This record gives sequence, structure tokens and C-alpha cells, in this order.
Amino acid sequence: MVQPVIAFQDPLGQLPPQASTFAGDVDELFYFLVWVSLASFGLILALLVYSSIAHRRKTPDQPALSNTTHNTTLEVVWTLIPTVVVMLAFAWGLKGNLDQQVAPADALQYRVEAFKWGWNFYHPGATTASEHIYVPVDKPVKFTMTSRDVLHSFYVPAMRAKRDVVPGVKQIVWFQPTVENGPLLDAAGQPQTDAFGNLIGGFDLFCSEYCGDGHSVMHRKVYVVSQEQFDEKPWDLLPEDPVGRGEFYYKLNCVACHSVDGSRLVGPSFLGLVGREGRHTDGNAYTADEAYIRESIRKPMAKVVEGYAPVMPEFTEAQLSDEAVGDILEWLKTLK
Ligand code: HEC
Ligand SMILES: [Cu+2]
Repeated sequence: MVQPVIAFQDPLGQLPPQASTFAGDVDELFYFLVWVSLASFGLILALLVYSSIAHRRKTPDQPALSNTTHNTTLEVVWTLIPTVVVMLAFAWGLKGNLDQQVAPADALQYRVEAFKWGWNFYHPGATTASEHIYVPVDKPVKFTMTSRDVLHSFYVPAMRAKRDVVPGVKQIVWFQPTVENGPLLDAAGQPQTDAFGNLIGGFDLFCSEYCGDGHSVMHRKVYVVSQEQFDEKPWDLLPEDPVGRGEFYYKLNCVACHSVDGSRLVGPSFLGLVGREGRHTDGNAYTADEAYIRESIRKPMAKVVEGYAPVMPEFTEAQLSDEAVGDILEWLKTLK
């Protein structure tokens, strides 16, 4: 069943854009809680101020005016009203939560793999992962997600969609985007960035569960495009030449830990890696030839570079094919 669009607007303009059918419902509940909190805060503050003025001791020797210990009517009232309000919020939240867990049967199917530190998004029918997500406007889209390592969380504020991504478990999240917001492309068809290097256009996607050093680089985009644009498979960005593909795979899988400018991140820089001489934690010297680099990707724990922690994830054939590794090698050779 498709969710009806609830025309609830953000009255204080403090929330992210409302870009899915969930947004009205979620925001209405949010503002209900805000107003209830503000009203009870105002009521308690008013009673407090009134009492401390009206019932204050007026002379130092004034005796107590009353010794009331309890008032049953009052106690019943101040218990019942909050109970009703809290139960209302609970039922409302539970309904929203259940709606968000059960995707319509005709939803487009996406697969998501989170890892330290990045995402692999597989569009319907795609065999290669993409860096960003493209969804068609006004169609339900469903994401079946898992993690290769630790707990991550898939969060798209504009869609009001959020779900933990857990190793060993398939988690589901879905939404139906209502607002088109594609990438802003330059003349060469590449997404444009602003002064801070952030991509222009699209809705933000974050990992919202702190997962270590590279947590903040798990920022991606959800591009909502027309059905016509979607049919052109804009996510299918695999360049024709091996070097271009190698760079594409790097951005998808390695960028969080390996720089290309010589700077030290979690792992050693890729600048000048091919043919570089180094030492492993077992004391053995090595030269980074092709076989070594392939092994480093498939079995990162087999040999660990001196001075670095053994934290590189393993990339299996399913996650990164032998051809993809070959492309990465071709690209690495250009980094001198
Ligand atoms: C979570 C961070 C992380 C990610 C992601 C990661 N690596 Fe690493 N990598 C490391 C660390 C740390 C080391 C050094 C320790 C070691 O050798 O395991 C390393 C070492 C290497 C080495 C050996 C470098 C040398 O100087 O000997 C290669 C080659 C390498 N990584 C390739 C890759 C490729 C290709 C990818 C992406 C497909 C990748 N890594 C993704 C953290 C990472
Ligand atoms: Cu994460």
C-alpha cells in the first residue's frame, strides 16, 4: 500500500526538506512532542513562579499556613493526563515505525553494503556498486542492507528514513521520494561541488552510528530523478578505460584510508606505491609489486606495513572482482 502524502508543513522551518511520503507524518509527531513539551514547561514554570510569590513567608516568624500532605484529585489528574499523552505518542510512533518497516510489494529493490568506511550501493539489476544512490521520483524504493564489519546506520534526513545496518543481519528500509533533486552537472557531465568540495544537488545520506575514524566520510547523496532520467541508468558510471575504472573503484572502496597526495591517513598513501620499498611488522623488507598489491587487497592481514594498525578490511572476489583489482593496479601505476 502506498502511503498518502500528509500535508503537514514544518511551522518553525527547523527541519530538513520534506522529500518523502513519510515526512509529513514524522514531522507532525515531532511537532506534537515539541508543543506538548513547551506547554508543560510553561505550565510548570507558571505554577512555580506563582507559588513562590503568593505563598512565600512574609515575616520571619510567620507560622505555616497549611500542612497539606496530599490531594488525591490533584494526584490522579497529574498522573492520568501525562499517561494519556505519552501513550498517544507511543501509539503514533509505533504506527509510523511499522509503516517504515513494511515496503510495498512493487518497491524497487536496492542492495546496500556498509563497511569501514564507505557504502556499496547496488541499483536494481546492477552488478557493480555505485558511490551514490539514484531513485525515481514518486516510486517506492526498498533497501536491503547489511554490514561487513561493525554497526553502521543508514540515514537520509530529507526522507525521514533511518535504519541501523548490522553485520550478519538483513535490515530493511524504504521510502517514496516526492521531490526531484538530481545532481548538478557541469558541461562534462560530472557532478559539481561547492567551495567546500561538497556535491551540489541531491539529498544527504549519512552513517549515523559512530563507527570509527572514517565515520564522517560515509557521507553520500540520494539523487531523486524523473523516470526518464532513471531509465538511462545514471548510476552506471563505470568509465571505459581501465585507469578511470581504477580510480572509480578507489573512490568507492579505499578513499577513506588511502590518500593519493602522499599524506598519511589510516593506511599508507597510494602515491608512489607501485615499486615502493618498505618493511612489514614481522621485520621483513618488501617491494610493492603487482602480486604484493593483489595480496594486500585480498588478504590484508597476511602482511601488515610497519607503523600501521592491522585494520584494513578484506576485499573478496564478490566485493571487488579480479578485473576491478587489475583496474586499480593500472590506476596505481599512474600515481608517481
Ligand atoms: C579501513 C581502512 C582501509 C581501507 C578501506 C582500505 N585500506 Fe588498504 N590499508 C589500510 C591500512 C591500515 C594499511 C596498512 C596496514 C596493512 O598493511 O594492513 C593498508 C595497506 C594497504 C596496502 C599495502 C600498502 C603498502 O604500503 O605496502 C595496499 C596495496 C592497500 N592497502 C590497498 C587497498 C585498496 C586497493 C583498498 C580499496 C579497495 C584499500 N586498501 C582499502 C587500511 C585500509
Ligand atoms: Cu558507519
